[in-house]
Amino acid sequence: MNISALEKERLKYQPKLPVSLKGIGKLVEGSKTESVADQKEIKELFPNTYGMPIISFEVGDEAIERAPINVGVILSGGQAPGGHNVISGIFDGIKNVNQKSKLFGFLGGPGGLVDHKYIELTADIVDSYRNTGGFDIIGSGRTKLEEEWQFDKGLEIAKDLDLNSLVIIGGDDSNTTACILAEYYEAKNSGVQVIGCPKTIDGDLKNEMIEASFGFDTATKVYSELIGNIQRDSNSAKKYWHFIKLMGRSASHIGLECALKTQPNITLISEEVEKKQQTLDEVVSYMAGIISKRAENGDNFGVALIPEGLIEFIPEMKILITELNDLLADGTKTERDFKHLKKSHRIAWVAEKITDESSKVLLSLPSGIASQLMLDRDPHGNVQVSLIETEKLLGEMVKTKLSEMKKSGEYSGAFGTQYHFFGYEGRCAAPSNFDADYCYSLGFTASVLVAEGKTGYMSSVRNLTLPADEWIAGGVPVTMMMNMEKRHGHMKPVIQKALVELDGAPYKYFKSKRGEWAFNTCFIYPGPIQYFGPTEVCDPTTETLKLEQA
Ligand code: FBP
Repeated sequence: MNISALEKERLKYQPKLPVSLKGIGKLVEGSKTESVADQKEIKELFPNTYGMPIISFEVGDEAIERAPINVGVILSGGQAPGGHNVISGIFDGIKNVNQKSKLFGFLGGPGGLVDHKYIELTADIVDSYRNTGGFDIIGSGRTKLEEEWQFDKGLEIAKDLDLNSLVIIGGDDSNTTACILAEYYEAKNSGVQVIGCPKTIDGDLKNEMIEASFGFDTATKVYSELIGNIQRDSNSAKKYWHFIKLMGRSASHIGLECALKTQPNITLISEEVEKKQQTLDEVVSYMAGIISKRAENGDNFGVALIPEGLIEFIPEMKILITELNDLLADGTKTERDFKHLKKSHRIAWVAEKITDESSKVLLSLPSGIASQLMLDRDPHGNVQVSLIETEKLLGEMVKTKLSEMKKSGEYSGAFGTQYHFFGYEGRCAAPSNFDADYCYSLGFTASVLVAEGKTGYMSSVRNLTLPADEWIAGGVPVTMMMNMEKRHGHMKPVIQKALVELDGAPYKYFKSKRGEWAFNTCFIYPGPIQYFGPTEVCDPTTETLKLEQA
């Protein structure tokens, strides 16, 4: 009833699958694996799921009839385009194993498992969400599963529903949880398997075996369309500098990909700022330098991309944030005292309780930004960087720097700003053909892993720059991606986050071009995602993957 003409048409799209998933494939096991680091500790923590081999599926013989499998699926964390297709892939995969198989969806994220809130996902429901954006089929949430009573509540409902397996669709933290659950259920000999699926628009859940997290392709295409439109406006009106903050929590993959697609004048890469240990003032001077040089050519306009996580990579800000995290950590006395204070007294109160250096930094920030740094942390203890207006902070500071330069005769241009934040615009977009196919394949692969009795694996689909037919489907033991990191003051096993590699091909290419993009106007206008038309317009994936796999 209430669906757009495009959505109606997209419901009919049949996502492409790797050839090995058509029919029932043959499972091929590689050699034993080790974790990326801290092997001894990880092995001790995961005695039942450590060291398992990498799995790939190859074209098999005739399909054989198997027993039905029942799966419970959870969407965890931030939305990412294609989640509905992972679910439809699981659905079709388990029905392919046996028509009597059933799929249940836990509502509102991991919390739904603990609270026993679920629905059965029937063909009618799944069919009405195929190739659509969003996670609204069952909803998502950020509840962190970390305590045994939560795991036991999960087991209780799994037994009630006769589930063979849980599939957790999430980012690095959620897949870490999937691995901990898999180990716990295996140790209990419960018969409940746990499989993960790599989701996040941030693109920071990737490694040798996971080439990309789903949603990154579509989200960056949406942002690049918007950036292109703004570039065209900027190049037409020639009177504004547009400061655009882009989502992506820590890593700058989104900013880098959008830069490769649109060729803006300035793109900050947080990982580079950290490597060079650049101060806030140095970052501002870098931007002001480009702006004043463009002004010499009469170009008082341009576009700057700013990754949302930047603030945490600037050394003095990082120290300040760490001190704030400790001072305002959940459940501490200082946090309670802080919450009882009048809002107008909070900055001064905090400034007295942190080190002199951090206090100076805090007090030098516009009060709006200082307050944003003190907002509640997310359930994983992270600062909610999407709530910090870094683009405005930089814009204001650049303005001040340019007026100083004007006074000393180094700058004579005009500086008008417009601010934007792109994040939510892309997280629920209708998945591109790439994400529609990739997600469906990830879901289908998860169902085959379940049918094969596997647990503690992440669904993996590789060779992504080739046509979907040639993709390699399989599973990667989650323990293989783990290392030990300090979280809330304790060493914990976690999946290593993939930041932008400064010796990687995408960054190196960007670096070789950014000077030219800064001073000449070399904008590219990618336009909107196309779902129908020539394959070179509709099907290619990201510039990042193309450069990485060239
Ligand atoms: P995930 O890592 O859970 O996929 O979430 C990614 C993200 O979109 C980040 O880019 C952003 O910082 C964050 O979620 C915002 O989350 P929320 O909307 O819950 O505040």
